[in-house]
Amino acid sequence: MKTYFYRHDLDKDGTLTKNDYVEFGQRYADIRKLDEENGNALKKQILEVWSVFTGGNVDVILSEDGFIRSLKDQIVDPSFSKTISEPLKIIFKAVDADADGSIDVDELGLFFEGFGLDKSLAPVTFEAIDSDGDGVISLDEFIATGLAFFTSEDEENPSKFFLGPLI
Ligand SMILES: [Ca+2]
Ligand SMILES: [Ca+2]
Repeated sequence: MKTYFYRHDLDKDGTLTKNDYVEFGQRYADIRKLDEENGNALKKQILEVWSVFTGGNVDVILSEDGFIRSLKDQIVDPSFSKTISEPLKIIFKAVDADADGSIDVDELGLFFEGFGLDKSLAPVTFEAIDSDGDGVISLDEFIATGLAFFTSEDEENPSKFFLGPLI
């Protein structure tokens, strides 16, 4: 969860706000070299993740403690798998740059670059998510690994690499 917070606090001011998602969307659109129309569509998708995650309360400012507390509360809720699969679905669509319904290692690499990570880190995460080893990440694999990332207590679970190396 620390990793999640740190990765998403793009402007590194120690809080998670809408601005982090605005900045990420901008950076990610630039890296993808999207034209204005597609770039705006992508930025909208990224902001949608924040909106869903905050339950529409987009102007909330989350400290690391507050973020972890609220996430922990959500995780014990029986409907968490449903709650988290919504933003994961949106992210999947955003990362699937060629919209062929699956994520390949290059698409994941671009997403990593959006977070300011080197794309050479992507293959480890890719293999962790591609659980059937067919060389592409399906939506089901993405959601299953994302869910396990938040909920698994197993230190050896490959899902720990969901957002790249742990911090
Ligand atoms: Ca794809
Ligand atoms: Ca696969």
